[in-house]
Amino acid sequence: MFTNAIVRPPAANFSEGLTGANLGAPSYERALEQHEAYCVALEQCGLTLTRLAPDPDYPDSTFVEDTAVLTARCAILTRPGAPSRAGEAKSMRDVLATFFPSLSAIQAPGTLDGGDVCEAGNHFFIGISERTNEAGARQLTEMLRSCNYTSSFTDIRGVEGILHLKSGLAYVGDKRLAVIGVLAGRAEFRDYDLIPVNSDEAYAANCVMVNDRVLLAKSYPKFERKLREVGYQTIALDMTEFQKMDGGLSCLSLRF
Ligand code: CIR
Repeated sequence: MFTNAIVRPPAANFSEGLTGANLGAPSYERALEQHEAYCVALEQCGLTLTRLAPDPDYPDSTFVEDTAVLTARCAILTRPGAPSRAGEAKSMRDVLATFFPSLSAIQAPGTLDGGDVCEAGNHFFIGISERTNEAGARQLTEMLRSCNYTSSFTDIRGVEGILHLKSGLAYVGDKRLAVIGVLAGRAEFRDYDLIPVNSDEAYAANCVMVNDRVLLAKSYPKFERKLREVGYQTIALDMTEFQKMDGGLSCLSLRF
């Protein structure tokens, strides 16, 4: 069960962040509205929110998930792979220190974005991507091993259309993974029940299980129907403005 989440609303210069999405510039007002609805949904799931102030020094800083890996047994500060985002982890350190008595940190030359780390019970899938390198992934493996978690790597370099592993993969409990078609055949997912996400709804794969509900992006009816058929309660949220900046639903919060 999660009890807490850390969130940071977008700053006014949110549209100056990194993106390769080619979906046009986001509206700041709509992004704020969508962020607020996301926060309300987390509260509906029973979480207490720590709402950080918007940080215009880092236009991508609303995507807080990339700055840390939080587990039930240990907390790890990442070292984001995009140079423009490197400073985001530093400012998260003080916030996390108020919740976690001991904090490990990924060190150079390792880089790691939280969006590449998919927790699945006692196992973690770690994406090797344009943001997360092998050194960072190996450091994380060791840190997780020391708190009795296993992990495996999934190389997503060259997989078109996804920035992070979790852009195409989500663990929804009960040994079930929501996964996009191009990743579905990977050996590391063999022992799981897969919920396939149609290619025309690929963005919806980045959903989040929060206690007894699954939060997913709005307007992906086939995927939402599949989740409901398997028995999940869902909350669909408008994510259009974050999608324009390559952001998924999971990356807007750190849950613990
Ligand atoms: C970036 O390129 O870093 C941001 N514009 C989007 C990060 C999204 N993070 C995530 O999916 N975990």
